[in-house]
Amino acid sequence: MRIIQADGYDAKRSVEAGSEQQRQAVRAILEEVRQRGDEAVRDYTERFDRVRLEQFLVTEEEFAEAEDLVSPEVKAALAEAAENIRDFHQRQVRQSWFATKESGTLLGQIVRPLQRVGLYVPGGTAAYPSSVLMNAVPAKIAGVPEIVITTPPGADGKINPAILAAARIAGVTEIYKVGGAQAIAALTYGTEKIKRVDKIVGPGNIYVALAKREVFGLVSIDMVAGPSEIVVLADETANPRYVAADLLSQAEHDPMSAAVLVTPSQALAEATAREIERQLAELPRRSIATASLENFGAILLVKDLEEGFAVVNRLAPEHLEIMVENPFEQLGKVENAGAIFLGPYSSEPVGDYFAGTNHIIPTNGTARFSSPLSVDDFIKKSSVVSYSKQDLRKNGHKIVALAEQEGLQAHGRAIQERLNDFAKEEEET
Ligand code: HSO
Ligand code: ZN
Repeated sequence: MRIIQADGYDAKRSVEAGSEQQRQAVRAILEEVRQRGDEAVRDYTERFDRVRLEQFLVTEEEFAEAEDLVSPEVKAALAEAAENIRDFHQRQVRQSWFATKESGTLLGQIVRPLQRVGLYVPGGTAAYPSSVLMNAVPAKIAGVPEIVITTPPGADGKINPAILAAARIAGVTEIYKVGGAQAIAALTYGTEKIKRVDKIVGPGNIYVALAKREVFGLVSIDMVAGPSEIVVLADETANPRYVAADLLSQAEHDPMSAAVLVTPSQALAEATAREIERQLAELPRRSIATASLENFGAILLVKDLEEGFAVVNRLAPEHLEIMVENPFEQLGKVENAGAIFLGPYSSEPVGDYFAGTNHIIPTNGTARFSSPLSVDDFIKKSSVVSYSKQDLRKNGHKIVALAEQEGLQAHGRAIQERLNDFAKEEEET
């Protein structure tokens, strides 16, 4: 991996915008499904997934069959991971609140779960059971009563059994074998068999991403998270074997993933570069990891940790590992990072799978202004106003003045009607 000065690195990866042709194709699919419902979904599934399905909904028998295909070890690990994710996300729950004033006015905020949420799960090698947990568990904790999954079937009409096992563990039982833009269309508009949802979450290929962008507004969508990123900030005390292994753990995701080491130590930089070469040779996914390292991998030399944090904050990485002498002392210097991993044993896969934090995290520098997926993504709030007579008597004329300034007579009159009554009552007493 190249070792360069920090200011020579440009992290900007083009956000997948798709071609005009792809956008047209997606629009056509959305429109067809909107008009023809399940028949259109059936036709597209036959065309893109090479299987004609009479029924999209996964049956109880299929669940049971899948269950037998997943090892007890994996099922147990998924169940324990789900428990950890629950514990972590339970702390994010917001309470409704009401505040009363002496004047008798009451203001408040009611927090409610979304009613129905659709979770898109990609097919093929990008079908991650861990991501099913990361999406479904926070939705459950938020109290969403209806959570559905859509995922493309294989040509045999089946779904990856580990996906079904994870869904079961997360308590999701409504699963449709539908993928691509046609799934996004069905979730948005609803069909005879698939009821429309309030929000669509989860990653997908370019067609899914474009479809989500297209329907945004009719339905809520989550962030459009890009390929995984890791930045390791380490000093000479770090173990280069660990640093290299952690960088490779994310480089293997995608040729567009980014793995970067930031260090003031020339010795660590060189040792890590050597380790990467050695470990890379043994990886089954080395061609993906190699491409990723060539595209966006780098070891950035800085003059001290101070400059290191400036670089980190500029990159605003999805994942940041801090492997320095006293990582806790440095934590306050991080301004922009989606998830922060401290010390030699907080390897990123700990968070990807098990610790309980969410692994759906803003990428591409968007940690500057956004946050990992959380319970907040599955709730909505309503404001509550119960204004007292005393307050309206006292403040009514101010509201009238503001309404008149905006040229909105009817607004002013709505208040004035009450104020007139108050005046009359006072005359009578
Ligand atoms: N590191 C990925 C999540 C993931 N890793 C799923 C393994 N499976 C994005 O944060
Ligand atoms: Zn990962």
